[in-house]
Amino acid sequence: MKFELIFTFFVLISSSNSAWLDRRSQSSECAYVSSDLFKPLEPLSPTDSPVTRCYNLELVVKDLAPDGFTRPVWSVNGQFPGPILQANYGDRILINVTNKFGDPASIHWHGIFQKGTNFYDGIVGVTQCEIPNKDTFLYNFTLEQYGTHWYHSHFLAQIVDGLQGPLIIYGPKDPYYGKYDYEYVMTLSDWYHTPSGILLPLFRADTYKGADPIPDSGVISGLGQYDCKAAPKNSTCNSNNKIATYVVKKGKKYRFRIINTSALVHYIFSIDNHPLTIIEVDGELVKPVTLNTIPINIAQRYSVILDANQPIDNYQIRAHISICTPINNLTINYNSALNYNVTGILKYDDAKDKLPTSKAYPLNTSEACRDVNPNILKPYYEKKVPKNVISTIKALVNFNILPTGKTVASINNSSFVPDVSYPTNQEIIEGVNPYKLPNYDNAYAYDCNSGDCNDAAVDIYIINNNTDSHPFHLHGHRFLVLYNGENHTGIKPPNKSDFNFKDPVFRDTVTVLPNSTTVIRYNANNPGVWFFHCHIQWHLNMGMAAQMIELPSIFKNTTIPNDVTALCVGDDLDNKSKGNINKMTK
Ligand SMILES: [Cu+2]
Repeated sequence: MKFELIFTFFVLISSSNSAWLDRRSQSSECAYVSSDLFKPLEPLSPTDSPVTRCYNLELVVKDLAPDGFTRPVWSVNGQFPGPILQANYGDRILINVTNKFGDPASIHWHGIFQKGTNFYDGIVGVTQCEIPNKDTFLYNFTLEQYGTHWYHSHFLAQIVDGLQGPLIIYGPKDPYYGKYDYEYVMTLSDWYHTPSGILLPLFRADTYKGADPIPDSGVISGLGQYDCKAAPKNSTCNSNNKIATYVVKKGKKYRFRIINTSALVHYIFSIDNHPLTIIEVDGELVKPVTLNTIPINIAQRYSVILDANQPIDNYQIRAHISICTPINNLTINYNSALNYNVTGILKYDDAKDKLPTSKAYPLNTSEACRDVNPNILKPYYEKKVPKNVISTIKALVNFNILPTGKTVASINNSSFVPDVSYPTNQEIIEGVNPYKLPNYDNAYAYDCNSGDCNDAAVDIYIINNNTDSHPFHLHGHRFLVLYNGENHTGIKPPNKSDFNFKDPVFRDTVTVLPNSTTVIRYNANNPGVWFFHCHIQWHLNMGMAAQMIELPSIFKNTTIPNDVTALCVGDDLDNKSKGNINKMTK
């Protein structure tokens, strides 16, 4: 038995080494990308047939000052946000990640279906083990979708330290090509001055009685301003940091791909004098809808078209912050100098260098902590609603106080705890019964045993039994929002007669309103283990997550590449134990 174990270990190590050599030979052909988000994005040219694109991402800690305050940033290729990755529909994308953080890491590709490649979804404890410091790992998947996506760390709370960036995929059929002249990518993020390695242990301590840690700033495409009077003495801080400035030419039209990459905050976004026409929601094309202000919750994306048809001048870009969870005076950074009105500039070419004096659209505070009304977002292409419901999951979302006094978040009164050294997808493939996983796995398994399995659907009732609103994200899918709780029926089950089966919006992140129920449906056609969680980073760290084990009787026959399983045996033990310190216990 012992020999067998040693032998297995040897085989894994040696196969991982050969995979590593393969990666080395590939990586030399990979592009080391850097991006300036304030330059129009050059769209990729279409190719006759799909191609393989390879990118090198180097994870390095670097001193940066996005809002004027200098701190070590867990950067991608030395920049925050990370570089824009681009590909075309159908392409294979290889991302060669070299981890020089001095910490373990992982990268999740938000919104990517990962059909057949669940093990590259990037979730530590769900689909992979962490990428140890000084290691290289190759993500390798095919893009069966297009639109505006992004990538970010899914390891502890590392996303707040900077590991995030846009992922833009061009589709052959996008009917909006030609309806605009240029495109820009814009990220809206919150920003903390204290690294997550300090915040998270404080936040998860048994004795902590505060709420979600409050950020110090909001930043647009990685730029913002902080009032340095509030900064600790001896810090390096510049109150006159430059702010995000996007230059447009009068008479031209621009597609802005806007991504909320925050850990905590919701934004209401607008650009003075310029109504914005939404054409894409979370990668899904929609019929055009023109709004003056757009509420954008965490992880959501909107593509909008802006017509630069105003007099040549400078106009304020406004991103108004809402914090959708309570704050008390025991909350980490509760007295933050956070400026809730984050600004940037839309500058017409030839406009004088002066601050905008433009007038804001009225701030509609009823949009705070909500989505764009789903009833006005209609899919561009008619979509079939899958009908063969193979599973209906009722997910009660709550906070619970443990006997120790510690607050956890839960789904059906069970707080999710990742097993960072044994990802669930590996368990399933190694024969563990997906229907009998421990409670803390929050696993919901479903197979298709009858009816048309191409039409198989799963309904999730997200029953929010608390006063926060939560942006819920499902991996591996876009879902239909059948019911969004706008009518405030409370947490009672809504009537099916109120569901929208006709033309529901597809998206991958939906806001669940306070004390309300949202119902989503998705096509269960993607065997794998798909994470389902609140995208408020702190709620995720509290355990507000579940795992959807989709079609396990098919998925269990998957072969996981050796370099993925090798992450679980070849790990750096010091770093490993560091990861476990922050692991939640029930
Ligand atoms: Cu939440």
